[in-house]
Amino acid sequence: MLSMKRLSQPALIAAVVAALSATLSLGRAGPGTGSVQGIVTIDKDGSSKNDRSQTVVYLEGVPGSSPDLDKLRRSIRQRDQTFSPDLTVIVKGATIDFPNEDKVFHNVFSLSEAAKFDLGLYKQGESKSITFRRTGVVDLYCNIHPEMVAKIVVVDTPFFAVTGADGRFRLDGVPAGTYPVVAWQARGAPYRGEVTVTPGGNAALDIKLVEGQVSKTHLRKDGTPYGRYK
Ligand SMILES: [Cu+2]
Repeated sequence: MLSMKRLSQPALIAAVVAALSATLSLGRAGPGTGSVQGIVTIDKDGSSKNDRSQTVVYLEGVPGSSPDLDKLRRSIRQRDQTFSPDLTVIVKGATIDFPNEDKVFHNVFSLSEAAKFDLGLYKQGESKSITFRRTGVVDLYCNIHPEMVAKIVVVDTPFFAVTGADGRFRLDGVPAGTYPVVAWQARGAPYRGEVTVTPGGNAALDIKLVEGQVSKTHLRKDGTPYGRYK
């Protein structure tokens, strides 16, 4: 890492100004930035779903974005034998805390390529954390309670949005340029397209997804089925 002592004062000021303006440019309109907005529709068995929530829309390869990873830290609680929330988008390099707020023990784990971990058993009031280093989708489970399931989507950009039930999304403060855009859903193939953002512009996207069938069962961390005990 570059030592601050070796920078001359003007260079140091320039570095600080550059860091500040990079931070300020995120999430707000500025010169040379525009917006992306649109709507996701989801087809299931030949008809359009009313609930278009939980679709993750994000851009790839946006230059000059070095997000504040501390501000992007998130938390997934273990509460009432569920993970809350059950979908989290995390920016690569940021951390998720996993506090146990239940009276019972839990054992949070993942066998996914993007992040393999086993937090072990811990009790109410304790928390462990994981920093996510690879992009991809992480299936989160508890080794004791098969009904505890959650997904984590690790993206390499601060320019992401999660749709609500109406399927609408909006990304602001995007530097002008042409970027790949991805819409990820848990129950089917992702959408992949491209969007061109112009300064002060508002690029519109109409994204159509098809929902398929997904298996609802999974195995424990050692590859065996869950027992019948509760
Ligand atoms: Cu559990």
